[in-house]
Amino acid sequence: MNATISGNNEKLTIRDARVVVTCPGRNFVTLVIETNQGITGIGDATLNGRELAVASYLNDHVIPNLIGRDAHRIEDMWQFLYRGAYWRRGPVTMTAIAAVDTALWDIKAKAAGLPLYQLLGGRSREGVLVYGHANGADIEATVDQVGVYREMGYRAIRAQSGIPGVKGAYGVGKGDLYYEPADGTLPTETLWSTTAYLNHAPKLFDRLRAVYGDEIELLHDVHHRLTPIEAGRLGKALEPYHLFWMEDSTPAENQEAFRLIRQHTVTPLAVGEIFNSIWDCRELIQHQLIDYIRTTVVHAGGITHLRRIADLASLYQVRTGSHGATDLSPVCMGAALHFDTWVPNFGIQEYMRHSPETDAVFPHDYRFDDGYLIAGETPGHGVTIDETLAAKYPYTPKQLPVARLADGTMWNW
Ligand code: CS2
Ligand code: MG
Repeated sequence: MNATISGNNEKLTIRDARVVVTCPGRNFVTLVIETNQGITGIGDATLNGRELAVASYLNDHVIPNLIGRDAHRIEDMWQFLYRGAYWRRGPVTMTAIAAVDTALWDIKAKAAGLPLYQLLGGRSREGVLVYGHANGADIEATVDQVGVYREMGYRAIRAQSGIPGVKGAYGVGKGDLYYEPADGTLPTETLWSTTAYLNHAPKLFDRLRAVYGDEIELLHDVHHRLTPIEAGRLGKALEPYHLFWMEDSTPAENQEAFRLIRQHTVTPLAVGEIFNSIWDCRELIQHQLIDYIRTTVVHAGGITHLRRIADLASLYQVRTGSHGATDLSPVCMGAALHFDTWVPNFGIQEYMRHSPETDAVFPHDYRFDDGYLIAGETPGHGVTIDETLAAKYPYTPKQLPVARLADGTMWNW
């Protein structure tokens, strides 16, 4: 698949493009772009639980526009796909644009014979600090899992545990090193109780600090479950345990809501994994209402747009903390690592490992070393796809769960 590295300025025209949908343990959508010089680039286009919507957007509406275009003109292509769509933003559109953008940066770096981070401005650090997910059915099981991650060399660990009175608590029980929430052809209905959670979460971190001390960085994902004042209360209750961050503590459509949380706690706030553009976080950043922005290469319009978000964030000392769950493919992780290796206001990168089947379909040159991920030196973003192997894993419809309250009210999963 990989062609010769040319390093010449001969016109680089897009000759072919195709969408590969595969399910090596979980569903992934990948865009493959081929050029007249035989240089190929790939981009992740996976939107968990809505995969085929992006595949169709690419196949039916984007690919016809790519053929014959100059692969070097990444910015013009971005503007063409964003403005030209007329219907701007949104998870499907911005994930499709991200796939094209990532593939074109992969191609440009290969054409230059350089690893992608070099095109972005070179290394700002030797390694990318990552965090992993420790979870357990109860507090003690989570404490044990944190120990497992420490043994593996992780310096930062997200902790999620089962909650008495909550059925299907987020982040628990779907594998130790991987976590795949999309488990049913139709959404699994989970039962949520904010009261049970608010009484439970501080106990988890009290126990973790008692066992592991103050050195280890601990993170927690509230996963959009609280109202702003409840998030203020939780943030305050967690202050003694000095978390690295409290994530997605309340739905962020109303960015102003974070002002109320800020008024009540100094626990650092992270948000943004479901954001698709700079407009979703402009107020949050400009008004210093968050500390970490979690937008990603795959869902926020690719490297081209993520750079804009990071540059805005840097003006306000907000650092990056990109989403990196198992449902973001190794292609996204590869591109994210090159971004993280360059971005001046880097904070941390989420790193949920992929299954061996997934890693086999997506060979990659990044490696884990003592709590850091190290981007490789291969020209491009360092990740490829084995299309023959991918074809062995047909798409399997899976949807994300939903959450309801005890009285049946639909809540935020
Ligand atoms: C989560 C994800 O990793 C995280 O921070 O919020 O596990 C998220 O639930 C999934 O990516 C949704 O597909
Ligand atoms: Mg999250």
